[in-house]
Amino acid sequence: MALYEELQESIIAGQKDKVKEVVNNLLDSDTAPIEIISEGLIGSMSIVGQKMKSGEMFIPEVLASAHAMNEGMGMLKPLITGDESSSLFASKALMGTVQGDLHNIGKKIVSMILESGGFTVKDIGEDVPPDKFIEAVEQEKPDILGLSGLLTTTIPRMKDVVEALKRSNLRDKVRVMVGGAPVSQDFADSIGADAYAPNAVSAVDKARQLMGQS
Ligand code: B1M
Repeated sequence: MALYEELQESIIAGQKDKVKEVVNNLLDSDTAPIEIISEGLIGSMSIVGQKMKSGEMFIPEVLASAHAMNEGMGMLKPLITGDESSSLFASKALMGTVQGDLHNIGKKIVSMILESGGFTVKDIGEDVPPDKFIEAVEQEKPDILGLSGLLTTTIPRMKDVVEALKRSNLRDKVRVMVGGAPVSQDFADSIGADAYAPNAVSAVDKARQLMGQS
């Protein structure tokens, strides 16, 4: 079996050790680390995304794939040059759960899958008030601001963040993506967000669309 095929199978199966072994074999065969990342790792995670969409894979399996993929990423990232790294991880997403909300499992999954999709992700945690989001946007200058919320009582805080961005003249500097179980496309539209994603795989698709990548 070709090495890329083996890599793809081991990522889909969530086999960390096998991923390590195949990445080493690819490096031994003089494949460029940047190519292994984009063709092998990110390419395989796109297939995992498609399988999740079609109902062939579920969240625990997708997470195992993301962990396996990260194993390979950990080996390859130090081997790529600064220029390669800045073009591959050029788009940055800042993620946080809105004020009053401590739920972080979904946000962590979305962050991880975004990273697997080639985004640089900065997670600023949970129960984040609007002024903390503003401070972080000013500091980190992300392309995408991701707001997560799991409670019907806290998702109105997403609108507060959008309004705070407007007051700080930052609204046109960052794309806002929202998600979480009680969030819907209608809600996202009503608060003036740029995108809504119902799950982690769709979050990567939406983030790519926001960046004009697909
Ligand atoms: Co809470 N909780 N909880 N809870 N909790 C829910 C959300 C609830 C639906 C349970 C219920 O009553 N059936 C309910 C909310 C009801 C409502 O508002 N309509 C609820 C409640 C009421 C509460 C408390 C108020 C309970 C209490 O104390 N009386 C309290 C609130 C605390 C607070 O936040 N201030 C509370 C506390 C907790 C725990 C701390 C015990 C724990 C959280 C632990 C943690 O996160 N570290 C917890 C949990 C685990 C849940 C449930 C059981 C599971 C949530 C979860 O992690 N799902 C939940 C019931 C349920 O959902 N079945 C519940 C798995 C996760 C992978 O899915 O988070 O939806 P999810 O993320 C998905 C998508 O939504 C999307 O992608 C993710 C991956 O596919 N997504 C995004 C999420 N963020 C996104 C951002 C994006 C894009 C997509 O772009 C930026």
